[in-house]
Amino acid sequence: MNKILKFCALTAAGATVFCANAFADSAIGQPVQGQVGFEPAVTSIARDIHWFHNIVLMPIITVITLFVLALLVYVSLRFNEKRNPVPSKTTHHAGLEVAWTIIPVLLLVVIAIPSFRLLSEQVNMPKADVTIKVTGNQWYWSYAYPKDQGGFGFDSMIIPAAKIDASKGEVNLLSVDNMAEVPVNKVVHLQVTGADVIHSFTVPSFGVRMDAIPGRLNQTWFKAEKEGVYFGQCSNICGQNHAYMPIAIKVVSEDEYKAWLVTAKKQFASNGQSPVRQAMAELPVVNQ
Ligand SMILES: [Cu+2]
Repeated sequence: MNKILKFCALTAAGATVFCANAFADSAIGQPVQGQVGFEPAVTSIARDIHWFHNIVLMPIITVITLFVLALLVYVSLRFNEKRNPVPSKTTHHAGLEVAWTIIPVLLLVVIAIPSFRLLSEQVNMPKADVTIKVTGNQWYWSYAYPKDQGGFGFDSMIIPAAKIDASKGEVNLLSVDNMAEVPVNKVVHLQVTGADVIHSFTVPSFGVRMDAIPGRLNQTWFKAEKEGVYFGQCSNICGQNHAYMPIAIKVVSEDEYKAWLVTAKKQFASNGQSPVRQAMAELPVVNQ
């Protein structure tokens, strides 16, 4: 009895910690220790992805798994050699075969409808307020803002572990030296490409993931509804420092964004070209 009580207490404590972690406001836009599930959604697409996963896929997967488990348990108990010494010679059952073909087809249709709706939301982009070009490089990201936003570009590199300053909100393995900034509640189009190999631009809270392929310009979009810093990572294994090319996007108010454009234009001015300021030797080593 004591053991059961202890187990219940531990489970309750675990659940409390989990909930506190999952809903801690300071953790928006980044993963937290012990987290299960997604980072909080701040775009309509991310919310729909979460709905699709939590309400459609998870229940279906759970029911199928429990059903198959129950069948296996039943078969091994009911039809083992002891209880069923003379097995039936039945090899076909028309009704059963029709059922195990039709039911999965219906399940796939149920999954396909919200899946295609989600896909069309991602592909049919609303009119852009801001367009940014994002280029994946081994192993950092470059951002270019077009002329109507000031016409400048910059590289965004990981801050090495030794230089992380937690008091400034910097997060080891996720923070970068130059964050891209975007205005809140505005449609941001991203044009994504790769300079060398295939990378993938992914920000979980935005529900954004787009492959960055050399020689090809992919497009995606998001409209962040809450100010804050949102982290992501390259999600396509792209070489030795794949794990060390994080993404950090700062969502700010319209006024802050305009002010940032002015300072960023000065800071990153270099004849419209993205400044080459980092030598390969400065990249963090893999085993930090
Ligand atoms: Cu990469």
